[in-house]
Amino acid sequence: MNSPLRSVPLCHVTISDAFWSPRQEAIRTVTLPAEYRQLADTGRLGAFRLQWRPGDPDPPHIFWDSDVAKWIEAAAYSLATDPDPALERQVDEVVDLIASAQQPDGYLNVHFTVVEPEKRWANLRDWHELYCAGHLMEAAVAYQQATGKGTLLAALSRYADYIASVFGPEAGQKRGYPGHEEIELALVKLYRQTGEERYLSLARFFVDERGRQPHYYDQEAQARGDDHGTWHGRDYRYNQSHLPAREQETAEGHAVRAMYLYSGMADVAAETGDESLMAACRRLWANVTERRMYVTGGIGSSPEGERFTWDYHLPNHTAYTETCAAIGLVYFAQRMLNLEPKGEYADVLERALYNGVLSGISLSGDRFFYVNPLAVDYQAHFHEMDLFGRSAVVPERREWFGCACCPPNIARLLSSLGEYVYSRGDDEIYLHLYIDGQADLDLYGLPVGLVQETAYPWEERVRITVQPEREAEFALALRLPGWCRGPSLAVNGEPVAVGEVAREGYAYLRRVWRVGDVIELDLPMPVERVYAHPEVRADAGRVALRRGPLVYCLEQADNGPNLEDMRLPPGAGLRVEWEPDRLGGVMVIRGEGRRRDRAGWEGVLYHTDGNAEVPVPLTAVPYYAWANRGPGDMLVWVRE
Ligand code: FUB
Ligand code: ZN
Repeated sequence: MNSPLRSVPLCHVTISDAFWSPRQEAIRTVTLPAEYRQLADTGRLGAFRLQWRPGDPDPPHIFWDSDVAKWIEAAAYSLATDPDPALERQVDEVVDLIASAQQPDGYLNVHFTVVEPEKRWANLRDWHELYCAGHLMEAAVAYQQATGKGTLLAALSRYADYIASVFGPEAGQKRGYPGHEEIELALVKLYRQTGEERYLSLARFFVDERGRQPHYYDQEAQARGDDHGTWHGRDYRYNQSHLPAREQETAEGHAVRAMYLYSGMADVAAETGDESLMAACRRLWANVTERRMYVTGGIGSSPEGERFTWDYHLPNHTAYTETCAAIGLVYFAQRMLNLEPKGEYADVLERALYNGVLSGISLSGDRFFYVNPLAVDYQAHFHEMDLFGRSAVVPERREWFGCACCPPNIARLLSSLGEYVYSRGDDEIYLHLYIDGQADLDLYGLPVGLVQETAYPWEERVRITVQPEREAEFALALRLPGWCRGPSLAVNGEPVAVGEVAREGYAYLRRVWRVGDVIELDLPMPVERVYAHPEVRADAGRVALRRGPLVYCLEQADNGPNLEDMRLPPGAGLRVEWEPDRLGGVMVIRGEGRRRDRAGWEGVLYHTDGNAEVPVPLTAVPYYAWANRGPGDMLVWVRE
């Protein structure tokens, strides 16, 4: 395995992009304050005072800690790029509150300190202590990097040391591992931040122990006097412990857990050079992205267990596709990309980011989706509510959720977007995402500035100005998006034959770079019709529209209700129009669709001559922007 690439730290990347900057601004000015209020109002923050007593209402939930941790992490990323003394003071206070909840032995978890202290570490399968610890570790690293303040890092290092004393291969230690993965990748971050090898060893231990026989969760269940009952059909695929990590072939179980595990595996592989772990990551990657991923980059087809199901099972109306799962796929993709720079990883990263992740937050920044379906029959949801009182998966954005994992997760991803744009190798710089802004990199001691000017994802052109401190030879590797059929390139006005410099989805421009050299990359973005694999039953006879990285959908607001009745005939012309006042400014796709003629249907339910159609205008908008104009029907896969 070649030495892995490194992402460029957030503080070296400036984003000044017409598409992303308003979204990051909304995270800073709307999302973070709104989430803070929710954390305060729901008791999540106050819980760290440890004042809850038996008999009090609203016992702190087993993973409330993680919601607060993710908010700190998001706020820290925001502070790293946009200093804000008031926000920093607020974060400092939360950090002090968390640190004050740490127990003398280093333990740090609200629920198992005040609600069920006798149950500490008694049910790793379900109870999320290691998951919460992982999120707190990620927050601690981000806070230290953004502010230089070490309070939380010191607390979490002490907690990690305590965890390392409880778990491990030695006599008297528990050979357990988390039911909800997360701590693995967090320990690698802690290791990278502190240089302490023992955190990497613990991450590796958790990866290695998973799924071994005798099964730890059987043993701990027996110790609790619990025979698993009907827990997920006693199915260890749910938490990816059905097999040792290196033997897993397919992506199973709870999708967020799976993504966090695979990310942690990739991190451990990156640090240890473990080829067998890397091979497992490649296999799992292939299974997810070739058979179990929606066109939006959403993953996890089933609400039952929030999980993966089987190959090509990608139903649209009932798609679960949790926002956190798409975010997890971005994490996994970024790690794979740094392990082996291949365009396929960046393509999936971009697909998820611009579609299945971004759909999880409203344009205003204060409403969220937990579930991101690809088709909505709003009338059915409305009637189900009325008749059956079902309210679990109503396709409307919410300010918050009882299980609030998604809102702070999307905040931390979008506020750290700068980390996904570039990577640095020994003497190459990779450009993975095209986002207007600037980067200041350090290439084996050589400061190199890069300025990206682009109106991506709406416009096709990217202009990159190279500013090495002095002229020097190195390679710039520019991603050639998999969705783009005919990219073209020029350096200082001289065309470059893309075929001659392209390798695995990147164009490698190796030369002596001088200050002010300019690269122009053109990425033609015609509207394209996309078809799903024939085994995807839900999409048979249907087409999705894509332009550049964006997947489109039809919405009731533009096309009226009952979109299943709409058809986009093969060959129907499609054009794009920039609409600055629609949905914050979007390129819409317009064309002529067909609907069945309503004439002759009065008083008739079935008709032998019922197929007559009439032309109707069809308008598609980017999927990420749906459900910002009130409730209604939505459809990605349109009958062709
Ligand atoms: O269990 C913690 C988080 O809550 C998971 O990651 C989400 O899927 C939700 O179940
Ligand atoms: Zn979530």
